[in-house]
Amino acid sequence: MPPEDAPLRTFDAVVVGAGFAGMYMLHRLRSLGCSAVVLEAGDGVGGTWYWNRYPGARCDSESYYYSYSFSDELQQEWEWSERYPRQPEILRYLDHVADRFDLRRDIRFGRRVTEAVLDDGDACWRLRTDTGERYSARFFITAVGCLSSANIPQIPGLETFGGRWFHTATWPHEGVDFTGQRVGVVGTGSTGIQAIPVIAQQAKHLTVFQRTPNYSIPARNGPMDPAFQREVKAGYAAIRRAQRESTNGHPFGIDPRPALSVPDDERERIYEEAWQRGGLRFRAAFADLLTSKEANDTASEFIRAKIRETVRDPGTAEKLVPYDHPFATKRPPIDTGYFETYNRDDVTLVDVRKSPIVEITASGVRTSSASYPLDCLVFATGFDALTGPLLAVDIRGEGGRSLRDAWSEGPRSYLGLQVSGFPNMFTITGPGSPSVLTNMPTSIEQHVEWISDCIGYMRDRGLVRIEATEDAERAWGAHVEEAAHRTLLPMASTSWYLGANVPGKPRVFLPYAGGFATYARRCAEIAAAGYDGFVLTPDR
Ligand code: N01
Repeated sequence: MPPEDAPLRTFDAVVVGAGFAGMYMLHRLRSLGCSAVVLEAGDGVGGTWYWNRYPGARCDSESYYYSYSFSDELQQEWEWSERYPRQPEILRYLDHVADRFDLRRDIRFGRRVTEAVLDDGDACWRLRTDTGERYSARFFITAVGCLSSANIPQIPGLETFGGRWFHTATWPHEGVDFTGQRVGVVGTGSTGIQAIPVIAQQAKHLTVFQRTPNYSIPARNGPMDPAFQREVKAGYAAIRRAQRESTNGHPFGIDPRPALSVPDDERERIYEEAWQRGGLRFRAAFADLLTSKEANDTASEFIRAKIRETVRDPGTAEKLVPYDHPFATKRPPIDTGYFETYNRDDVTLVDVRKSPIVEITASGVRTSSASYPLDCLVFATGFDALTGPLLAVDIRGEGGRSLRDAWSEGPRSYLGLQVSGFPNMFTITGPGSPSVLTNMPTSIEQHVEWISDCIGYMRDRGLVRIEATEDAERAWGAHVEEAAHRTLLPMASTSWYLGANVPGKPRVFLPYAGGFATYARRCAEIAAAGYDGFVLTPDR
């Protein structure tokens, strides 16, 4: 059927994406009595956790708080099996949520939204999918994820490669058997660092192509202790409160002391304790690790010493020692046996900053100094973060202006929730919100609740159109920039936080670094002031 002739399906709201964000958005819209549909490209719910099935994929946040807080029944009934949940377990959890709240009947799977165009006369949006369907809704809500647009490097010759190649974010559902294979992995970010030790155990030989060495903290994963799980369940109210009042959406506080305020041996003891406990909490060892270079140097040096201690071959150890950015200015990975993997005889580390990859040939990878024959190549090369998934849809707002055009010099947004010129479009965890600097479910719940409260407010007052003003957007953009520069984060000049990993992408610090609690408070104040910085209009 030609797309123009496809019937127009009309709802109060269309949500794009059925991951953590889209599922909860649907649940909230229903509770408002709105008609809503979720359009999802995959064949199941889960978003990130539907697509990222690479070996070793698991969450770096701990299971008991990387979860929804909106339903006490849900958090009481669900049992996590490990300290850090593996991808299949998170997917099982999200499948359970979909069933428990009967979400599937309003989710249309296997449809990718290709176009969303504002009909300003009606203050509503018209969407098209790659299956030729047409949808119309007053509210267009993106729940497309921050890290869902794979970044596959443009390396000459990839199409000539005789073996199989994969990007970690679009992993085959049936899995990949690396037994007896010579495997190459490009990339040593959080994903590569999770995948490398697992692939090494299976492959005949693993070659890791590393451009930038990374700090990584041991995860110290293990089975969930039943007594701890009981304690968590009894204390969820306080845990969730701590998450909401935190900087990063985690339930632990940051030690209020500056790193240099304690004697050297005491500081070493604190780092050692944090290293032994493992996980992202290492970052919270002192208050100023992300604001003082001198303080950060002490943590960075501690980790460098650990790498040198762990990796037996001194030449390999030196290649693995991070040097070009302070600790945690790129998202710090956590690992299970990552540095230890380089002690294996069947693992080779190649420094592609020193000897860049020149081409991919039929038989493998050629760098400027050697050739590496391979049967399989894995790109753990990350994402076109935050803006990529939104710009993949042809979004056109007032006067037919495209989002791509509006963001040609980098994203502009008010609170990371709305873009001026795109009324009635909400972006869950959009650029300019804390998103990727936090535990994602915490940020997602706050955004979903703010958006659904806003829609409820409009409905109760007969308002049909909401749009961020240009002034509010400009002021917020300046604040996002200033918040980033109050930290060391912009020092990681190759970071995806800055868009630096994608050739040609404007260099703009993408997430809001002012802290989750501060941000949530600001959002609440704006709503309480009648949506300050937005223009709300009644039906004409
Ligand atoms: O991607 P990345 P990721 N040639 O961009 C290298 C989240 N996450 O998928 O640093 C050679 O961090 C690139 O090198 P460089 C988490 O927020 C969460 O690992 O640009 N190398 C880098 O080493 C994380 O931060 C979990 O020099 C190339 C790597 O590829 C985010 O996802 C688990 C290259 C990419 O690292 C992204 O992590 C995993 C090229 N042409 C991930 N291009 C959780 O637990 C890129 N690289 C929830």
